[in-house]
Amino acid sequence: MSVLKSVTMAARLEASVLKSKFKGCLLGALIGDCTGSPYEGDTITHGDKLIIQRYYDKLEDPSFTAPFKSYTDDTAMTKSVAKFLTDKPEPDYKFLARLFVNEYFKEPRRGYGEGVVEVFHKLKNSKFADIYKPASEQFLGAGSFGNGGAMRVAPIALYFYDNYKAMLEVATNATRLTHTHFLGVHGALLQAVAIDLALKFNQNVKINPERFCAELFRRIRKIERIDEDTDEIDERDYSRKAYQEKLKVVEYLLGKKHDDELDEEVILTLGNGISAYESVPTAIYCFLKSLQEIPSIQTDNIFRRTIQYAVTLGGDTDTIASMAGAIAGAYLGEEAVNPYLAKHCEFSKEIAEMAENLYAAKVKP
Ligand code: F2R
Ligand code: MG
Ligand code: MG
Repeated sequence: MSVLKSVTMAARLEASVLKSKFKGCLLGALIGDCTGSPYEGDTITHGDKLIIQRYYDKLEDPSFTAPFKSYTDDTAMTKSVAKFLTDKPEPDYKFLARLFVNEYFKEPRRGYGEGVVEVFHKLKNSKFADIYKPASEQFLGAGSFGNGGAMRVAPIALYFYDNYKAMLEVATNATRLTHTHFLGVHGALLQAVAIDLALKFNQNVKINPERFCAELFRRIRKIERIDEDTDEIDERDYSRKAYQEKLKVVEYLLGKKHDDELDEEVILTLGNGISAYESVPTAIYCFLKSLQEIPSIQTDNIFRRTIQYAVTLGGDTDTIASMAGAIAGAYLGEEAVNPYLAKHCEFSKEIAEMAENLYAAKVKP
């Protein structure tokens, strides 16, 4: 079945299925963040992969008791984005900027990126006079290309599931409060588009990874061709094809046989870093690869496999696992989420409620 046909079918998803997918998506973002953060910044060896297998086995074991895994900036900011959508009838970006800043000053030790911390101080000190100015001054005016916009975009993809144009517009404006570099913005849009596409697949319909990737390519091509400042297309600017090139690599890697060396190739070519460019395509790859069995990962559950595989790549594990988990959860729904795994994560009950509120705010009975 073609991707477009599947997506059209999705418009007819039952209300209960859609609600389950909203919850699966935000739970995926949370579980990826909480369970991935202990490994953030690590290089993962073959032995570490065995330890990570046992780590997830334990987290899914009903008899395993341990303090919950804390969430980090990824979830702190996702919470604010969800509130921004549910608490006001129209997008109010000053309200969102205030939510980000309040959340940061309430709990600054959630592992925020250095750049965004500077933006939050400037926003507060300027009393939110011009909400887009601090971010535009970052990195000598280039703006941040970190993955902070992408890691928090899930609620926007869900809320605007029925309005693609609004989804892209709101995701852009919400990202630009902290990230104005086009790689940061386009990375957030690619993540939103991936969630949107996954959400619209019936969870009982098998996704063809190559076709999914081709549809993402078609959509990001349109996005990358538009220059936000001039609205003109500059075909000569190679960097404006950055995500198209990455998706070609995703497709190439999906065709390769799995072993530890392939993981090395994934890290070298797609990346596992803190920039959107080196993490969003990687998260998409983790999801698409996990649709099939991975010999080094023992689980039948695609949702868990996606998150576990993302963590075994090392680097920006909380964020890559969070983004990959959000895509997997949007496809599979809440039913795919092991309740014990969820219970081991701080804020799991609350994030599920937030997803329900988001659904209720959007889909009126
Ligand atoms: N910050 C972290 N992890 C670092 C370690 C945390 C530590 N364990 C702790 O507990 O404190 N993780 C979180 O940050 C990432 C999201 O970052 P975000 O929101 O994009 O922040 P920022 O500061 O805008 O960008 C991140 C860094 O990327 C580099 N960078 C960005 N744009 C740049 C540009 N135009 N030129 C040069 N460098 C640029 C800078 O080093 C930024 O600080 C997530 O991983 C989240 O989990
Ligand atoms: Mg984090
Ligand atoms: Mg991170």
